[in-house]
Amino acid sequence: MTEIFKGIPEIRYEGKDSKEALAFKYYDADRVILGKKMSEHLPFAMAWWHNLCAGGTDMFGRDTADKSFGAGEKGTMEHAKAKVDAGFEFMKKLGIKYFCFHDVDLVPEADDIKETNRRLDEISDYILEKMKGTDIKCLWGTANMFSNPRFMNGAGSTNSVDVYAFAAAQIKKALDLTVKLGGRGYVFWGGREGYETLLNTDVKFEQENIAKLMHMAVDYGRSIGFKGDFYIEPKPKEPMKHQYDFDAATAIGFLRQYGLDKDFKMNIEANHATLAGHTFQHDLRISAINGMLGSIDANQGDMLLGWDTDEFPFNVYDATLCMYEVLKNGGLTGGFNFDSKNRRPSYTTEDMFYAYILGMDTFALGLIKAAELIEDGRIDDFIKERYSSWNGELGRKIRNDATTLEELFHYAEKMGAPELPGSGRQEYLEAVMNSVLFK
Ligand code: XUL
Ligand code: CO
Repeated sequence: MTEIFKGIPEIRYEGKDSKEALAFKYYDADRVILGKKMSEHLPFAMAWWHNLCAGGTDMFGRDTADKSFGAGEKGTMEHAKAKVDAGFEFMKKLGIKYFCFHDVDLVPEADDIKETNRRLDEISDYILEKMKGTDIKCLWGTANMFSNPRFMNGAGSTNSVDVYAFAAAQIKKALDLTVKLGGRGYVFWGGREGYETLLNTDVKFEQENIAKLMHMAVDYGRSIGFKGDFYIEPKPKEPMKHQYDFDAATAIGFLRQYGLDKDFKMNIEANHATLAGHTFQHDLRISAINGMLGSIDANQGDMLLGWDTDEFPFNVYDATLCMYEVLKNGGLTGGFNFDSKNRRPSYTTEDMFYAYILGMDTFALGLIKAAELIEDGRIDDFIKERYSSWNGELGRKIRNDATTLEELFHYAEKMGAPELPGSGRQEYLEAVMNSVLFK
């Protein structure tokens, strides 16, 4: 096999004082943090679409990066195989153990679904061959039900029953592929499941149909031995004006309403949470307290831009707060998929590696610092103390559903005005965080 990323060595851990660009400063796979290896805390995944397919095309200009990987013409099976070769060399050089894919990331879509599926069979055989002798596996698979014009009005939420059936066929095949490649999860990102205007939309009908499609996916997945989690990846908007999986709270409510909550969890993407007007930490926490924090799409947005910029994460505060939530959750059933892309002017192959080194180091540092925050104990102690008024008899009665509104009424009458609740101490806690981050 000829080397594709010539001149790029295997990326090793050199420590924070290293000035070597092609080395990890914080990600030390075997270092043990809170009883587990970093590599187990951080099952990183490569996103097939950004890393192997996207060349930087935007609304105003064509590709800047050449992602042909030596395969002459793009959009051929030869190119599809070159992407597999490139992807495996890339993952091996970085020590990444997982990848995530959409069906049409793997092969060019044909006009006839039978031909597309034949290509998918061929490429998945090729990927399986590549996987042999490595410990690289699929983290999750999904079907792209948003790029092709047929999905302009959605897939599960479409007004066309034929498009709905086509979406179902794509999901079936993507589930087959996910199982074939040993995937841990299967994602629904409802990019076009939403609306542009309510003037033409039957929201109830559309949501019911999405739920029916998900139920069919669960039934089929379980029938072919898929034991992993299904995920909803919430996003509030873009491409649609409004997307039904607006944020974690909305998606969890939907899953409960339609009886899908036993099979589904959340795949939380940082930049989607911020588009919904939340912090990344918020959507992680909401998922976690509902027992549904499954997987993460690791990236970051730009405070000044109102769309999904999918930048490689370098914000250590956010990564620390993310890892704080993940540690408190006891880890993930999924992993950390870099749904992130290089900036358009970072178009060289070295840049692909610099980007992953940055992302992996940012999360490694976040993990180290989150563990230190937990070991430091000041935040946990403060929260415990903050709710301590609930430890008495009254609090216990309320928590155990052993009181009534009348009883609280009499209690309040006897008490008179309550004292002010204890200070929230936000500034103190933020200073604690800085003291741990920069010690
Ligand atoms: C789009 C997005 C998708 C999903 C998979 O914003 O995040 O790439 O992760 O369809
Ligand atoms: Co994503």
